[in-house]
Amino acid sequence: MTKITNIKAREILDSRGHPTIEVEMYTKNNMARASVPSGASTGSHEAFELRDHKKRYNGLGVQNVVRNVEKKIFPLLKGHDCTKQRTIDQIMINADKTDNKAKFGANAILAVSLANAKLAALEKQQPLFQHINNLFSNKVKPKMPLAHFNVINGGRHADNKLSFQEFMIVPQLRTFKENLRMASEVYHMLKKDLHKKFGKGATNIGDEGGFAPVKFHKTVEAVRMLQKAIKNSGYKDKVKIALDSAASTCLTKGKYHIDRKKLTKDKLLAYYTELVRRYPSIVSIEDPFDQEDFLSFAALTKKLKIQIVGDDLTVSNVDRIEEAIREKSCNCLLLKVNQIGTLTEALDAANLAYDNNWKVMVSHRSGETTDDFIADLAVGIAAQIKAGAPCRGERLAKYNQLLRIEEILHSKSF
Ligand code: 2PG
Ligand code: MG
Repeated sequence: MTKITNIKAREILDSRGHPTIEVEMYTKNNMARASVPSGASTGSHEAFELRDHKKRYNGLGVQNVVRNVEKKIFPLLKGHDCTKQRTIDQIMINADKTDNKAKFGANAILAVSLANAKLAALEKQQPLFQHINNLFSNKVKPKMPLAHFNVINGGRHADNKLSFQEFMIVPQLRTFKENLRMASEVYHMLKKDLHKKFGKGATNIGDEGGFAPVKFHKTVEAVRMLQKAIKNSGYKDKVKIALDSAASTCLTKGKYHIDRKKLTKDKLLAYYTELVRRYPSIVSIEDPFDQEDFLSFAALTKKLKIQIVGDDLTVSNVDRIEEAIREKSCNCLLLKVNQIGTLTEALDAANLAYDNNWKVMVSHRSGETTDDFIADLAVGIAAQIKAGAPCRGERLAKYNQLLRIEEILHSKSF
């Protein structure tokens, strides 16, 4: 009964209105559907996102990806057992034959990989997070994630002057339900505060649902506004702050262009040190330096003693993670399934991170769909999560799924 009988694919649109792929996968009795997100600040070592490069959709169509799933991948997987995730993923990796999944497209392979995991969970009549937990070689128990809500957007995710990409709030209460409520309250307080301070244009929204005020010029202005909104909401010590600099996108000709200044990597390190000294509620910084600069990452990790997250640096790829482990570049892995292209490889990446005492943060992309897979993934591997603001359907799809999962985890029968 767990044999794959059919795979259908189609082109749908993501949250930015660009095409992406959706796949439906069948056994005799069940069907599972999955779709694939897409980044804007994409690391140069990520798996290959295949596009049509024709006139339609400004070149971003994925009709060839749809064809690859139906005509090339389905014949390979037909009749195979969907509960054998590693085998399914390996068949696709072997047939693709490239290092970065360029032949079929990582988007083709990932859509099938995720749909396959959902299908197997249905076949086994298990919640998806439990099925993922069973696939995970690290013996953690399913756990609700510490969530990072991105409430101010800059960088490539917004049409404003903020150099850094993400300004997140991290509520610290015990249940996800309470943390989501606090995040929502702070988000709406921030909206009021921004409107009061800057008037029109202050509460426009960026790609991940956070505010993208056009009048900010400096990073500290955004951090200060966050602190103020947290305080005004009555959550001074209960909500922390996290940043994603996405520093590769700030680097031009060897200098980081931040807050209208051109900084060397040493100056940038000094800048972070001072920022965290002045704003000790900052508990996590992602991609503080360029994606090739393992050593500056390491210097900052050593100096600051807070969470330093590798995203473009490590791209959910065990080879890059091994290098970061050797260099002591960071202490947390950002895990994006589409950076590597299969669930099995993403789980291997998380396992390697845990084995080396890193934390793991499961992440959405700036271009998302309403697929909520990553909510179950975060719980299944007991990771943290970031999925954008507590606003916009494609972001809420993940947070609302976490509410449902928390009910299951807290129910007596589980
Ligand atoms: C990031 C991600 C998600 P993008 O840099 O962490 O927030 O952005 O999907 O644009 O790469
Ligand atoms: Mg990032």
